Amino acid sequence: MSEDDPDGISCLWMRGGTSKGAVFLARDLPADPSERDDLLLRIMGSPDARQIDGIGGADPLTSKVAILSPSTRPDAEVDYLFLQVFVDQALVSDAQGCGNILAAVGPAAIERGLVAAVDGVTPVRIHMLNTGEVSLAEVSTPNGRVTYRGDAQIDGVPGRHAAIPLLFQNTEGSMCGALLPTGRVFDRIDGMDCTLIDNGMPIVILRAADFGLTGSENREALDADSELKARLEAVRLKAGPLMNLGDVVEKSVPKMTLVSPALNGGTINTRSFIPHRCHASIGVFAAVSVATACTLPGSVPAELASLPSDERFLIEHPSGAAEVLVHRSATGEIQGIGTLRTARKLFDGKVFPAPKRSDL
Ligand code: NQM
Repeated sequence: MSEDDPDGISCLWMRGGTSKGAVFLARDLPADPSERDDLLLRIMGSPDARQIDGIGGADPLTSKVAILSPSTRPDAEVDYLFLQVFVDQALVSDAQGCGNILAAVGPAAIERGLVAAVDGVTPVRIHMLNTGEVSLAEVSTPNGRVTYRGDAQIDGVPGRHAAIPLLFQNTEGSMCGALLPTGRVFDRIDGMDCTLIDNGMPIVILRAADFGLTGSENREALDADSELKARLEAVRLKAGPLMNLGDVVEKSVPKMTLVSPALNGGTINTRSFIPHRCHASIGVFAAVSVATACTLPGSVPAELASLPSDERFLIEHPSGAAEVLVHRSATGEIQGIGTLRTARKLFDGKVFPAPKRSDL
């Protein structure tokens, strides 16, 4: 087994939206996926519920990795591979993308010289390797340098920061091959009504009320409800193969989303499980998938949603609401999706992985 570089590995530690993760250049990591994943586990400090010997934050939302490289496609500047590093299991999964960490990719690509910034706003087209689509991020770059300072506010993040608008197209069926992988807007699993959908993120949508919940419970209360979590996991394991995802025991998809009527004037209220912990807010593509499902008559969320009169869907979550702009044709087909995130460079330096367990 080769030794780790004693001088450490170049790493940017970034907040993207409401998540945090380590950003690497592909050339600084092993090309072999199993060697790479072993290294990332040791960098993040997994498996360990506290990730005490690594830089992970002991939460799936802060145990994320983005790997960047020059794009292999002519219609993009940067390739972005997202990896979810499990906290308490020795698992690293590429079976999902991440729209929150995506917000950090544009600035990071400029910081690392993969994209040249212009004076003003630099558009960065990002090829999302997990799902194959290209998204567009607009990064604030006055005088040709990234700035993280600005006036934009997103729920779940204190303060105001530079806005990073994100635009998506053709995200339907990103991992499942079809927007509605079962061909239906409505399914029943273990006696529970659900909608199985993938518009950038495979999710299973269920009514909170069917689990005896109001939908306004906080993250901690839901995380402590082991019976609820066991029921959700039983549905998830059955939904995986129906969504063309195969056996999902060791995968972080599909996510499980409980919905209820909006509480604060939004479109719908959510509690999202990712999949074994309740999200502090909601994932970007998970919110896009919920918004999309709200537009489909007969789906579980459609009957609970208050659809906006314009394009602005407000997906309520435990720390506020996520705004998703859904651009539809006159016949109701979704033509493009937009959302607004912020990001911040938190630390730029070298990271030192824990020793290989076989070396201990
Ligand atoms: O759905 C968490 C996050 C995410 C994913 C998760 C995300 C998305 O909030 O696009 O952003 O679902 O594991 O970082």
